[in-house]
Amino acid sequence: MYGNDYETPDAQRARQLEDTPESFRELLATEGRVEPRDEMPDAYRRTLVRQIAQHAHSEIIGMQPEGNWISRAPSLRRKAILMAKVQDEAGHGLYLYAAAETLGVDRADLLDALHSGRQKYSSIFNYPTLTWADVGAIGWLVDGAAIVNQVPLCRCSYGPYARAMVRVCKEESFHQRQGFEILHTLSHGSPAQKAMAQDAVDRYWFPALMMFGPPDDNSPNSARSMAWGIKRHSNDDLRQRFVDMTVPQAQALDLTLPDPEIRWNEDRGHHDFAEIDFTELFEVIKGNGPCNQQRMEHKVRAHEEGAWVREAAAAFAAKQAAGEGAA
Ligand code: FAQ
Repeated sequence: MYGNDYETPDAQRARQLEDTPESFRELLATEGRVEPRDEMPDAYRRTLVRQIAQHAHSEIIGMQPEGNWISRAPSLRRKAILMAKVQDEAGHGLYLYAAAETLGVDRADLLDALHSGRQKYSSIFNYPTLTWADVGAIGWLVDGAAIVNQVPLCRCSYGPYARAMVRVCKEESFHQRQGFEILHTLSHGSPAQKAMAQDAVDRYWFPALMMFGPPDDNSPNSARSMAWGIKRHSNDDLRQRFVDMTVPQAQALDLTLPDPEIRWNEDRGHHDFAEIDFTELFEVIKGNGPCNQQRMEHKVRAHEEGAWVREAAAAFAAKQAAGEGAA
C-alpha cells in the first residue's frame, strides 16, 4: 500500500525530535506543560511565537469584516450582540499577545511585523462582508472552523497558549451559535432573506475550509509542530472534522453547502467532499485576496491614530511608578 519511503507516525515523530534535548523530549512524552521559565529549544520558541502572533493578529484583523456591520445591524438587539462579539475578538487578541510575550517577545515588535507584512494573519479575513447574512456566515462557519481548530490547542504543550485557548473557545462557542441563529432566522424568513443567507454560505464555505491551512502534504510546519505537541491534529484531519460537523447543521438550517460532491462515505465513516483549489489560499496569503490591502491600510491607520493613547498610558504608568517610588 505504501512506498518504501513510508514512515510510521511514531518514527516520524522521533525523527522530528532528534535534535531536541532529552529532558524536553521526556516532558513532551509525559504530556507535561512547558511553562515560560522552562528551558525550551529555540526552534520550539520561534514556532510558538510565529503561530501565537499570527493567531493574535487574526483576532484583531478579524474585527474589521464584522465591525463593518455594527452601524447597519437590523435591530438594536442584533447591534448589541455584534458589538459584544467584536469586543470579544479584541479580548482574544489581547490574551494571545500576552501569551506571546511570555516567550520573550515584545508586543510592539509583533505589531510592527504585522504592519510591515513580515507576519501573517488568517486568510479568511481578506474576504468582504457584502450583506448582513455574511455576519451570520462568519459566526457559523468561521467561528465554527476556529473552534474545531482551537479546541485541540487547549491541550497545546505550551501552558500560556493552552490556557488562553480555554477561555477563547468558550467565547467562540457563543459566537458560533449567534451566527447559526442569524442564518436560521434568515433561512426561515422571506424568499429574499433565504436567498441572502444561501449566497453568504456559498461565498464563505470554501474560504472557511482553507482556514485550516494547506493540505498535509504541503504543510511544512505540521510534522514538527505535532511532534512538539503544539498542534494535536493535522490540517486535513481538522478540515474533515469540520465538514462532518457542519453538514448536519446545514440541513438544520435548510441551506445547501456549495459542493455537490459532499456525501457520507460509509467505509471511511466521514463525508467526502470536493478537492479544494488551494491556489486561492496561497494567493490570499501572498496578499492578493479581495480585501488584503484594505484590511492592512485600516489596521496601520488605526495604529497610527492610536499613538497618543499609548503615549498617554505610558506617561500615566511612569507617573504612577514614580509616585510609588516616592512613597
Ligand atoms: N491563513 O505549515 P502550515 C480567528 C500559513 S481564527 C494565512 O500548515 P501551521 C477567530 C502558515 O502560517 C483564525 N496563513 O502552518 C475569529 C505557514 O506560513 P509561515 C486564526 C496561513 O502554522 C473568528 C504556511 O501557511 N486561527 O481568528 C493559513 O503549521 C471570527 C504553511 O502552513 C489561528 O491562527 C491561513 N488560513 O498551520 C476572529 C489558529 N494557513 O508562518 C474574528 C492557530 C496556513 O510558515 C472573527 N494557528 N498559513 O510563513 C494554527 O492552528 C496554524 O497556524 C494553522 C497553520 C493551522 C493556521
